[in-house]
Amino acid sequence: MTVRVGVVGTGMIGSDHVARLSTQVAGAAVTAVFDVATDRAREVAASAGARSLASWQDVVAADDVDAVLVASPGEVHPEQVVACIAAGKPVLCEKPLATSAAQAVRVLEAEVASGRRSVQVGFMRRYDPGYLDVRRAITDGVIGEPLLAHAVHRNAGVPDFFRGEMALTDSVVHEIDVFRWLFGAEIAAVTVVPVRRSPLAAGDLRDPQLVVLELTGGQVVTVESFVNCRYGYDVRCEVVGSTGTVSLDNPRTTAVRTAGARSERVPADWQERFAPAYLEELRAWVDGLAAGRVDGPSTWDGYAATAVAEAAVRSSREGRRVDVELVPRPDLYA
Ligand code: ISE
Repeated sequence: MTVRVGVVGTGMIGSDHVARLSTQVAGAAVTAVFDVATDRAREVAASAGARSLASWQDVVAADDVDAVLVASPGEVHPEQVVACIAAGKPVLCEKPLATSAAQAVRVLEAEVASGRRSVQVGFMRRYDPGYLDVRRAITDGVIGEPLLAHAVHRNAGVPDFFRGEMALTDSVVHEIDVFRWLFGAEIAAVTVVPVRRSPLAAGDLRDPQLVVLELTGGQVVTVESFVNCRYGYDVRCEVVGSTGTVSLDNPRTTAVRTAGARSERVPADWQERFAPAYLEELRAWVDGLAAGRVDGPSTWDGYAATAVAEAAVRSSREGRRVDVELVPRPDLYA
């Protein structure tokens, strides 16, 4: 059975997903796309042998669409995901699920009312071989009790639309999810520590930033976010346990030794660094759909990450530690 996918949003990540689904994911085909940029949508559609439709609603409703991939801007995700739930169409929604906790609750309520899981959120790091190794070291007890972690999340640069607190809501949201997943705990409080602003920071961005996450298991995670570091895309972490540590560095590539120096490549951007994770995420999603299940990062994970990011924004604005308050976790996400 081929899973026929409709893609809403054919920007950077959406067009990458269309290419992967139509050429690298067995059992999947892209049959319809939509984007407000109609020329780009037509080009992407043509590349996949799909149709470019007049609205995202048409994609959701199309008879030749079994499942939807939402890769539009974050502020429209809740409306589009709720429409997919109402149409009975499984949906993979790119992060963030929503740009506010209240909007994310709207999706939670719709999915709980439907009585079944149909939403997966695009936290692709859970499919990255490196992060899976880190998680295995923790769950196998190789490092003892995980106590704290240190993470850096550096982008060489960001697009012009990247403004305000997006470093927290669109970038650090990945660490928020991945450390919830690694430690199997919720985040109880957030503190954003002011850092000297880079003279190269774009627009109104506070850059770099240091974020301290306190988990309900007592673990503490420090996250350095630097979205304009210039030298490359550098995402690393070290988890410190009671008897050892596990570190994730950039993927090992070739090392050049010459003139008394040794150099290795740093990935250029998230598309390069996480290409394997995005592909594995799509393969797992499509395989799950073919087997009649949705079991990746859930609406609850999307809601919790958005609620924590919202608390981080408050901490940044108010200059204080902010407790994270979550609604009761529905049984659907036990
Ligand atoms: C982007 O949207 C991503 O999801 C990348 O993983 C992250 O590194 C980048 O900062 C975000 O803007």
